[in-house]
Amino acid sequence: MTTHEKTSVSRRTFVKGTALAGLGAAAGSATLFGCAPATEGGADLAATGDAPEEKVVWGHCAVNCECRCALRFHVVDDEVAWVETDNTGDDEYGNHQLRACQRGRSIRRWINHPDRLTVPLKRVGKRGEGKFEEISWDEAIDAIATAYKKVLDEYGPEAVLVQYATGVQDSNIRNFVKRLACINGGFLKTYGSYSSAQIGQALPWLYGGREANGTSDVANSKLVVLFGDNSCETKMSGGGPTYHYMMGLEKSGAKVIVVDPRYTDTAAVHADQWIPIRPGTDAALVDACAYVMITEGLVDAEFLSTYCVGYDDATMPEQLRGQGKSYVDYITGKGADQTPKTPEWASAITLVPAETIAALAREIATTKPCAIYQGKGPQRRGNGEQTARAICMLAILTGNVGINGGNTGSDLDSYYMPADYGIPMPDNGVETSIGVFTWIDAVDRGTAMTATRDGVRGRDALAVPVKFIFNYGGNCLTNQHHDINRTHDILADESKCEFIVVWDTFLTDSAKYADILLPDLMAVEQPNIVQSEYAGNMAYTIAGTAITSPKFERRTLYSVLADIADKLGQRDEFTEGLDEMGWLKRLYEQGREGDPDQPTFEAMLEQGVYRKLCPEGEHVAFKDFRDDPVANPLDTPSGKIEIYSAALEEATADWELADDEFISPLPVYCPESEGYADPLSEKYPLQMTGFHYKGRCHSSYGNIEVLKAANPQELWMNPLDAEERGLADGDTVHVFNDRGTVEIVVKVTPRIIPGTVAMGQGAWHDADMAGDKVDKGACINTLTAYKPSPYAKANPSHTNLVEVARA
Ligand SMILES: Nc1nc2c(c(=O)[nH]1)N[C@H]1C(S)=C(S)[C@@H](COP(=O)(O)OP(=O)(O)OC[C@H]3O[C@@H](n4cnc5c(=O)[nH]c(N)nc54)[C@H](O)[C@@H]3O)O[C@H]1N2
Ligand SMILES: Nc1nc2c(c(=O)[nH]1)N[C@H]1C(S)=C(S)[C@@H](COP(=O)(O)OP(=O)(O)OC[C@H]3O[C@@H](n4cnc5c(=O)[nH]c(N)nc54)[C@H](O)[C@@H]3O)O[C@H]1N2
Ligand code: SF4
Ligand SMILES: [Mo]
Repeated sequence: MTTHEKTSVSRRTFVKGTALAGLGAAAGSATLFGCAPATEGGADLAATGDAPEEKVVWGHCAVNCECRCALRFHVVDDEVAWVETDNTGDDEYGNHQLRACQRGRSIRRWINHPDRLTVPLKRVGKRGEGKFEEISWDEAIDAIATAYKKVLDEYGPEAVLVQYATGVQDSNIRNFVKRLACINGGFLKTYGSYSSAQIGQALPWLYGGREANGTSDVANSKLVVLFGDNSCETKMSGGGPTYHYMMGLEKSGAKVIVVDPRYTDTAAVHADQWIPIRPGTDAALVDACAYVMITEGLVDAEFLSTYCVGYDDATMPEQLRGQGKSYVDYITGKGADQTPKTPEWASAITLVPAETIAALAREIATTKPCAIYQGKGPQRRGNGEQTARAICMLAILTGNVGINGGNTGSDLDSYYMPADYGIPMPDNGVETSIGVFTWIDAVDRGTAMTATRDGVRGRDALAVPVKFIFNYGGNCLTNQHHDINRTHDILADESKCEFIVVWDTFLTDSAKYADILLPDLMAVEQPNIVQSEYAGNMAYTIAGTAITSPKFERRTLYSVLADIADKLGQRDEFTEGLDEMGWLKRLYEQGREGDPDQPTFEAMLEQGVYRKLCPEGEHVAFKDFRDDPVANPLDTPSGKIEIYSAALEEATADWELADDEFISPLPVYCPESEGYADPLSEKYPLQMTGFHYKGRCHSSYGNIEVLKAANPQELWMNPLDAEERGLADGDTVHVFNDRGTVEIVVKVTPRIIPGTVAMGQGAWHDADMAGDKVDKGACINTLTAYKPSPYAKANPSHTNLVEVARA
């Protein structure tokens, strides 16, 4: 049998659920996402005076879009009848509603989806084949506990991976996996993330940390420059950056410039000017802006001499002076390469006209305060560490760091709740850590992974390969990881990783690699709590309870882990005698200790949402340092902004890098492996970037038909590139390189720079892995490389070379 079609459970609840979904699908476009009650039967029943009792239960959309939205579930007869979003607060800034986007408003279609997993499954085919048979919970728990114990006994906890997974984001639910692992000695640590590893690892060398002004602070800016920040598509919540940018810009009237290879939704909504740029070359643009500012005397000299190290020879660390190694030396051509980084030099690399570069430099230098922000796109690349630091130079050269209306040049930030709802975590006994993206190497090459080549930390080399994987609420085994065809071969080899357990709500591509696949209850189907992210100066908490009783054989992660702990003789240690609600209450009360303004637990469940304004007004990054750099030094070796990082140079001096991998002590342009000038571009002449798409959150919501219909998966291509290939808008094409082929419809549009194509990441991989492997779902990771970036050892997701031809 394939998947979970056969089930012994009563179909009653299932039929009821799909009937409701069907009604919703038939609704007109005005209510396509909203699922208003009149389209669902609720209002009609009310009119007859025979309405069953309706209760409203709070919950939240738990996916990782870097926002959090409140949802109100209208429940009738233990079924979700319809869903609305936050109705508390008002339109007043600072008390505004946490309104959900099209995805969150579609959540009922996920909850009631006919493909949703209903019973525990055991793999019967090969890994990746997707063949499973139903088993009982007892059998499933026994199989997991036995395999886990075997790996712990044979290899120790370093062989256990708790896979990166963000499907149930920022709620404490998922951390119970780590709690169980820590009780059992720990698990292989990871550093970085798939989101922001390059910027997160690079900025501490510059600033001692990674911080940005809260987005709502653009209310104080005169100019806002966004490098690959597409918040209008990627942070759509009414509580998040889309709203804050909108409100702040309305107040300040600041001019907005967007630098992106694509004319994004953010450019369409906010920008006065779009600067299309060749991907991976922002640092060259910045170098040339610096050239203009330096040679025209436009830099903030006082800021640079007071707050920075390595700007010019006078501010270089003493032992490095007089060697032509400073930033100014490099930019003006007095450094080792003797090349002035003029706008003409940068134009050839970036494809941005030299006049545009010079004008941008002058505008940024003369319009204060200016907020420079980057999204995570420019850093999620082969040279992302260099790009991320370079973009910050525009803020540093112009003294815009640490002031209202300015920014550090980093990505978004905000005020966060002072309350800590974290679950108590026993110590992780494993010291070894790897870059989160390199987990597949830990499966494949294991002990051949080293510190100097592969970024292993805490040991010279990995002691044991990864043999056991817990994957809760994530699709990063394949769909969201890179080079799916290669990953398939590694995971399919059962002599490598011995056991994989997956919890999900669907048979996703990653789930096909599970040895045991478990049907989870969603966050809204159990007690839940979550805090805001990137919420400007208004942080908030959302709490809720189970919207309905559990359907079919679905169970909470917590109860399953408690049973596994029981098999290992650790139930009491794991649960401390608490059930899910008991934990929620305990963690909430723990949070209240940090924030006495919080309502009582009972009041919170009733009101759903709790807001808190930043007491200091706007969050301004490194404000203390700006106000008094001696009393409040940065967390860098010198306590200052390290434009030249001798510490980074020293830390990586013995690293083994390939000829096309660069780590520079200066925050300047370095070409990327598989970038536009790579020799491979002769065979595959198009650069291909990904982007996070509004139709999905990664792969989550990717199978909801109404969302797919409204947001088709398509390949953006400039008319010049289409003409060269004889392609027209709407044609079905193959996008391919040596790693694989995807089939997709082409969208011919001037909204993308020539020479570059782009597709939304997160589409569901759909290929015959025993046959031609052509991916008809058009998952970008069929084409991406497994090539960790030079310093952070992270995913270069947007750096790819491809060719496109009619299918
Ligand atoms: N709807 C939706 N929202 C999401 C997500 C989602 O999947 N869907 N995912 C969430 C998560 S976990 C994350 S990490 C964030 C990511 O959010 P973003 O940081 O916005 O990430 P991306 O969409 O990858 O990249 C942003 C932009 O960078 C551009 N870009 C790519 N390469 C370059 C370059 O070299 N230079 C410049 N200047 N621009 C470049 C892309 O065209 C894109 O428009 O979004 C979050 N929000
Ligand atoms: N090429 C390329 N790859 C990328 C990116 C890119 O830009 N380009 N972006 C990367 C980034 S920034 C990130 S953060 C990652 C994200 O990658 P993932 O963390 O894998 O995110 P999702 O694809 O949303 O997968 C979440 C999974 O959780 C499941 N899920 C949702 N709710 C529940 C629940 O209640 N219970 C359980 N058990 N499961 C649930 C969903 O069905 C889905 O399978 O992807 C990365 N991959
Ligand atoms: S996907 Fe993000 S913005 Fe949309 S409802 Fe969910 S949390 Fe809110
Ligand atoms: Mo992410």
